Amino acid sequence: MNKKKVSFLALIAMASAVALSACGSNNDSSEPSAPASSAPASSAAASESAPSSSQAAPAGETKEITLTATNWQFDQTEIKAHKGDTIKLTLKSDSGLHAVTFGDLGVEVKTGETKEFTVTDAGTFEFHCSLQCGQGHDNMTGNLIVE
Ligand SMILES: [Cu+2]
Repeated sequence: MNKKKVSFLALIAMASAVALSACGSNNDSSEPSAPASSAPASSAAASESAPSSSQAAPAGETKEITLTATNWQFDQTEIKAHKGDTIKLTLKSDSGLHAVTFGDLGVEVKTGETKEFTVTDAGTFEFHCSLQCGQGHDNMTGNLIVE
């Protein structure tokens, strides 16, 4: 009788210990895993929506660029833009008389002028001086890089 009661109590103690530890381990595993599984889901959703909204944004972006020519170079030989950007380009000249043409885009800007054009295609578009300005004329080139 005594022995049975002891083993019965031991069973209860073991069962409750298992139940407690099971409950404890459930809590341990479910508490960190619940925020962990929901956090990446929400951050993934946030990072998924971020690029799509930034892809739509460049459509309205206007880049104001002042290109300054001298004999015989432009102060910028690399202009970067994103697809859909509008380039508002002003050409100044510190020496000599120059103009700049983006041949493939059909755009020419003379000294003192400002012209706006939208770049709709990605690619590298060469620009160069379009006025015969002297011996260094052929060196006056650069690239508009649209990404
Ligand atoms: Cu020139």
